[in-house]
Amino acid sequence: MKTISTTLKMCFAALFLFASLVMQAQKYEAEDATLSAGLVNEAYPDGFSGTGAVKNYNGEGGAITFSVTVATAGVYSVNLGYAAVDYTTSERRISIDVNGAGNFQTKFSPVDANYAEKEELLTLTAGVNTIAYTVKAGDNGWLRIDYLRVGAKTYLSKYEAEYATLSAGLINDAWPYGFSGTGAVKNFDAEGSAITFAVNVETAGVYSVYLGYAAPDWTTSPRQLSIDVNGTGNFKTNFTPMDANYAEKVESLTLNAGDNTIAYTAKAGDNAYLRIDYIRLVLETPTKAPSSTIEGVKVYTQAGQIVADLSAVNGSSVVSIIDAKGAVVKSVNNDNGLVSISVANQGIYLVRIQNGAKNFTQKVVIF
Ligand SMILES: [Ca+2]
Ligand SMILES: [Ca+2]
Repeated sequence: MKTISTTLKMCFAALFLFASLVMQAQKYEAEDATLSAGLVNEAYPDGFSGTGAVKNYNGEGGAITFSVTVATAGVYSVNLGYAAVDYTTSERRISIDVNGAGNFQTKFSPVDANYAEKEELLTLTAGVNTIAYTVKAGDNGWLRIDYLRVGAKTYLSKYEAEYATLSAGLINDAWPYGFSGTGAVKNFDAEGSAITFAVNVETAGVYSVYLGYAAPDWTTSPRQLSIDVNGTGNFKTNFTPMDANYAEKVESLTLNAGDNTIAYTAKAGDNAYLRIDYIRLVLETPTKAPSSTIEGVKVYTQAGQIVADLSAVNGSSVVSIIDAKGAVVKSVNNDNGLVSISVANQGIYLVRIQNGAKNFTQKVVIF
């Protein structure tokens, strides 16, 4: 008995340790990351996490590459812990690549010698990802990098067109003024031009999808383009002529929980001479969970017993009897046959049958 108790304690201790490791795994020390030549860890300035912060991060090509692991794909809040003790008087700049692509510059406002965090929203894939902070041409680095903290998965409600997948010839342009993000996508006129947004939503349902656009290149006739959601749909949306200012066009689009694509394409018959700025999503009607009644099941009472006839049901089912207080009083496994269950007392019972992802419930009265 003592041996079993000791073993159980060891199991719990191991489980606790595992849980702790999983939670701690969301913080990655820069000193444990892959460092380019010349970068070294130093226990300075005070207040660092782990054993220090990485210095000499100034010459072009200096790179700190973190390997981070997330369970599910999506957009994550990623915070870089840093200090600017060596250089506190002007803006610092570093470029970020996720899994070898991206190459966007992030800016650090001058800070004093204390540590601070800079947050980015980065799209990660399920499993191992690399996040590289590199001093590239036009950057100046010169920061001490302490750690990378991967926070919660977030669901964006706005996606900039300039970060979407663009067909050949489409480019981002910081014009006309008033754009969101870093600009709006232009040259969206030739047949086949397409902007495809990869969007990730937590809840399946009908969304109002607002397309931010401007028509400074052509304001005198109706514009039209085609929309496909997850590769299907192919419906047309029209834009009335407008002036050079930005406006929004809203559509009701049905999205799945998780990953979706929303593609705006200039197809035959369209005339999409527009500048596309962004889309933003507002959930209007969540999709209700589909009814999952098990076909062919019969439940009745006979001679004071509860009977479930599962002879027309495929696969293994679990029949549970639940009393008026919500307690499961009996639970029986069955591979498609007749189940008779007796209960100790008269009263009202709920019969719940689970068969894979489907379930069935029925109320019965035992007299
Ligand atoms: Ca550190
Ligand atoms: Ca934009």
